[in-house]
Amino acid sequence: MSLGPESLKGKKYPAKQHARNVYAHLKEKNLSKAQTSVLFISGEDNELILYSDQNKPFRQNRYFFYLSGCGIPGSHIVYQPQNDHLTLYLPNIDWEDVMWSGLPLSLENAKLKFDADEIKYVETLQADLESINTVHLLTTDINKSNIKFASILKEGDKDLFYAMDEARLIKDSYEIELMKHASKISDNCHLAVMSATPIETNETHIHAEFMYHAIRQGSKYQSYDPICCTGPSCSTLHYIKNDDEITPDKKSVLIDAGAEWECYASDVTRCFPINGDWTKEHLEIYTTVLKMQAAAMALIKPGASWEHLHLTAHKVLIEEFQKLGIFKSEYSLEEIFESKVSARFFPHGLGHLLGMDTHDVGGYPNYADPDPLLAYLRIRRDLKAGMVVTNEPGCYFNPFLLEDTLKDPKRVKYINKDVLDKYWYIGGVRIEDDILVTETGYENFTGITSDPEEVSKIVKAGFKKNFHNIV
Ligand SMILES: [Mn+2]
Repeated sequence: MSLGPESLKGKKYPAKQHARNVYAHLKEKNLSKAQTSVLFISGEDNELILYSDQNKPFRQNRYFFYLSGCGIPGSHIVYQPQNDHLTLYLPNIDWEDVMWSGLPLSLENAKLKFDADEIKYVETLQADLESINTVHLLTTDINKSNIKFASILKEGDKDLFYAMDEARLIKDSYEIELMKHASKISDNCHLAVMSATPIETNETHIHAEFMYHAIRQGSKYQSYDPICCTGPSCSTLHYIKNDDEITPDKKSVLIDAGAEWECYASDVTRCFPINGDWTKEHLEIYTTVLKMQAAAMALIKPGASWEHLHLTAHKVLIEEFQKLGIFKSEYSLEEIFESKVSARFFPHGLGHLLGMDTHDVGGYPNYADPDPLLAYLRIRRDLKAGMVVTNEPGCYFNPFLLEDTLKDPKRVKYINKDVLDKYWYIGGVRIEDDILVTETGYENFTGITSDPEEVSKIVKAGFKKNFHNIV
């Protein structure tokens, strides 16, 4: 039985429509260029590790995949908008390699699988490209796979990237099904991790548990390196060392991991107490982050400003910190907000676009923004229906990050240091769900619970159940 989503059985990845969408954006951006352009993208090819006969891990080029739906190394795609013709070029059959790798997909079977008008072998590509009568043969980049056509290609065209990114920004129903499937796999993996704490005596075990369940469900590649941390390490945003012992003094677990399905990502973070019992401080911070997420979630709809959502989450953090006594209540929320002191407790953005890339294209972040509240915000535009975003507020107690704040009289005056000292051991909390913006609001793809009581129950139920049955 194939492991893919039932809803897509017998359907093709809509590459042709994607090519048309890209062209529509190119026309809107630069009509004269669009009218005289043909699009050409090379996929990734297998590459050997230096001084070895083993391949580097293969990751398909996302722009190529968007126009082809093809994961075969060494392929190319050409779209001629003037006659709406999409041609996929597959690598020539290397008969020497068939002994090792088996026969590749035949052109006939490729025709059944891929949404292209024509499927050919690469052997005709050079002649075909030379015969195309066009002013611009636009491509993303000239690389090892297409260097021999360099004289006729125009690489790095800004309008082409704009058109591709705007097209990729809005997900169609086929892409949404792929992403829902990736999310479903991640739900099962996160549940398995939460359910397996008795065997998790090292962060590596958390990583292994997630990967085992992902691969078992057919997701051989993760959207990104899983982040599996415990205790104070939960304050390192992209912690991928995942090899510390889980000693009894560590109370908190944070796992940020997402399975990939057919080049489409999921990106989910869950936190839980290692033995199922929340400590007072851990639960307080967890509840704070949950409230930040809920406040932002309620605002998700077309036209909403992502910056507004992000800053709303900051205000919730400040309000909750005042209730907990971490921030002094003698100051107004507005004053603390304006001081930007919350930026070192919630240093990253509320979330990012999600698609084929984990941090997907089209968000136009401004990492040079002098405002510390906005510098790491990866979406600097209003929401549109069809975007998929992550809603992932966090709250961290990182000595390195807070060092300058604690030495700065202008900001430290808002902080009760004695109260703050009670929270360092948690490291941090992040809660992350994958959200489709719909015409009327949003749909949450992420199904694994984030309710603290339910999480506690799952962890406590632990290994008594046969967790292999859940996938
Ligand atoms: Mn994320």
